[in-house]
Formats: sequence, C-alpha cells, structure tokens
Amino acid sequence: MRTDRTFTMLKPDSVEKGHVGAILEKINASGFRIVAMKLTQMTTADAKEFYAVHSERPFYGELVEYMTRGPIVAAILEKDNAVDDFRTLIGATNPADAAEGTIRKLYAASIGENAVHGSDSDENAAIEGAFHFAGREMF
Ligand code: IDP
Ligand code: MG
Repeated sequence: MRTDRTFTMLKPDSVEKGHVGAILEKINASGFRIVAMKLTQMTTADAKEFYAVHSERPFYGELVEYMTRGPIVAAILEKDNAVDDFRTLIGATNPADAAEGTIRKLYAASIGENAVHGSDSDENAAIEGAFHFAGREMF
C-alpha cells in the first residue's frame, strides 16, 4: 500500500466563498503535488456512498445535503506521509478545536461546514481517489 498519496475535497462552502485559490496555495506551499484535480458535484447517491461509514450518525442527512448542494474541488495529492501530513494541515474536524494556521481554522465555519476533506488512512485515500477519478485523470 503506497503511503505518499491522499485524497481531498474542497467542500461546497469553500467553493461558494471563493476560498479555492487560497486553499490550493496553502496545499502547494506545504509540499503537496497535485496528481489529479477537478470541479465536480456529487449526487445524493454519490455522497451517501462516499460517507456510508457515517450512515448511522445523527448528522448523516445534513452531511449529504451539504456535500451535494454545489460543486466541490476533488483532488489527489502526493507527498511523503501524505495522509497524516494533510490531516495536520487541515486541522481538527471542529474548527473550534483546530490549530492556528490550519485550513479549517482559517476557512471552516463549523463542525458540519468545515471547508475540506482529508482521507483518514492510506487505504481510504486509494478508495476515495478511485471513487472520483479514472486512471487516465491521474498524473
Ligand atoms: P473528518 O472530516 O475530520 O475526517 P469525520 O468524523 O470523518 O471528520 O466526519 C466527516 C464529516 O462529517 C466532517 O468533515 C463534517 O463535515 C461532518 N461532521 C462530523 N461530525 C459532525 C457533527 O457532529 N455535526 C455535523 N457534521 C459533522
Ligand atoms: Mg473522516
């Protein structure tokens, strides 16, 4: 299992607020190479499947609604230790708990609308990247 790739989404709130450029700048400045990237919108079925692990949580409906309400920027990123380093860069799920200078501290409004996704394991990074991109879209 490779350890140098992760998957991210700049969520609908980031696109709506015009934060895409600033967030990508931070990602590049932190040493991640963009392997794949696109503006896309998840269907309800897509979001339900992507977040299936959370299907029993009380916020699942709200999460699916949020993630489908507008376009996202989906991307695969490459760097040594990508999953952990990217989770550090984005900060805690709840921006109130996120460290200073992290993407969620800077750009997230709440625990629900928290600006960015980052894979939580090498295995999920591969699954999530393949969910959004065909092999020919990865560079
Ligand atoms: P993560 O994105 O930091 O990995 P997860 O626990 O995997 O956090 O949750 C997935 C997403 O579900 C979060 O990024 C956030 O958008 C949403 N979420 C998590 N916890 C809550 C909550 O308590 N209320 C509302 N939405 C939540
Ligand atoms: Mg997660």
